[in-house]
Amino acid sequence: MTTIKQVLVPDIGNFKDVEIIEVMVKAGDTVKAEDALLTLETDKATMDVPSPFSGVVKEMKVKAGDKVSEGALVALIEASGEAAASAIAPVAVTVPAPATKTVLQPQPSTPAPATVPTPAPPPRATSRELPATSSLAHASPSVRRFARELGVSLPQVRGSGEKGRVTREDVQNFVKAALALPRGAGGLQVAEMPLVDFAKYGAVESKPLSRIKKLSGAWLHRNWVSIPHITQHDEADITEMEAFRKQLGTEYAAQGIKITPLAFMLKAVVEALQQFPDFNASLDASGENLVLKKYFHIGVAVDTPEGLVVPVLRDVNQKGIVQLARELAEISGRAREKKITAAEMQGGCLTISSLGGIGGSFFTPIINAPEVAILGVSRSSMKPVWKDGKFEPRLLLPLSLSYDHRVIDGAAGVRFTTYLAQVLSDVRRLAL
Ligand code: CAO
Repeated sequence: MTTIKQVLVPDIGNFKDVEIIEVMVKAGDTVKAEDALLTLETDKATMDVPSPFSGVVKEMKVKAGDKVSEGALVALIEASGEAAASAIAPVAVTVPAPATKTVLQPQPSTPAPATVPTPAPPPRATSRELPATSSLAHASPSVRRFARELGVSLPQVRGSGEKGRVTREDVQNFVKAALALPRGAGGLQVAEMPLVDFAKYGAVESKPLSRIKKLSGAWLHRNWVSIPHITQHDEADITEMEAFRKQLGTEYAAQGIKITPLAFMLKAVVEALQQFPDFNASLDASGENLVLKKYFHIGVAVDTPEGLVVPVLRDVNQKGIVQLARELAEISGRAREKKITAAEMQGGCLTISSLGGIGGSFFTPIINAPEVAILGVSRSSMKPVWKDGKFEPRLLLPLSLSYDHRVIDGAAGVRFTTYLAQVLSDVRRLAL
């Protein structure tokens, strides 16, 4: 005899009118006891409602967005096996077939099948608390379990669900994308981050990450874990360059053009790329060949209120310092006004990340793949330099070049920064 059983919302504490955020099964699906049927979310927690028994789903009585309380009918299941060990037998009651509109597959020679209202087993232990403060991945227990089974670290998965919730499909897409990465770029498995309710320790508030931060965060993370980075630090003596820059600055100030050290850096970097072509390259999809670029487009990291964006200045080799200064001001201004197009952020050969206007000395910039190197520039400062038997005050510019060690050896890395420092210390070379 088949028995159509009702699945009711089990005891979910004192919560009432709890929103269903996900329905995992539909009529016709075969479920095993303990399989998640749906996910509920309160303002404190998400919890799955598991099936109390194995069988075939005859009808789902609820949909995502509905609100339910304990005892609400959520599904009719044609039970085929034993109830789940954890089904709440004591409160399960067998009742005669109710006069509902439910089609219950009557069998002529046997008594009419009954629908048995059965509260689902207790909702699965809250996968994580959801204090208003949390910025951790937001997903139902079943999705967490699914991710765990596949070895996916949920904080890395971008949630497409409501309020950024990570869905089962997001996890699947994440795995597909990881498999599609060039050989050697994926496969990293790391332990899941500890889940901490910070509110337990004091007052906190939640601030959502901007869209740009979410996007760039995923790329930065990918690049950091998939590219073996080395960072070479060096200092360039820009005493003469600075004198020249100030002179130019005075001349062009009337035209509203501000010439910062970055315009010189752009030119100097291209000079170094021409000298060391392997830095102006990307690995191809097989990871076995270098694609050498014959053009010189340089990305510049721009700090905007929404996060970091990297517009690309084209054909820097064909432009003079004044034109570059003008373009730099124009493109960084537009970046801050969110007026940069996706196309303007593509096609870079190497990126410069200049923190010189802010401060600091050396840092470790993360390579902007598929580029193979990124130059970090910090604030110049006067330092005593030993020269011709005495100390001389010189203006030194800290350089931090991160490069992809699969492509560039340490010796080449330091040759690049040494050459770059030479060019910057004698900007007449830029005219050569
Ligand atoms: N040493 C000393 N002073 C410097 C300097 C340096 N290396 N670089 C710039 N300055 C000075 C400039 O000359 C300017 O001085 P004045 O105000 O007296 O004229 C001042 O600092 C401010 O410069 P700026 O930052 O406005 O201009 P910029 O051309 O140097 O930089 C831009 C433009 C868009 C790159 C910068 O504004 C920016 O957003 N930087 C942050 C990039 C970032 O966040 N990188 C981190 C990425 S994580 O890897």
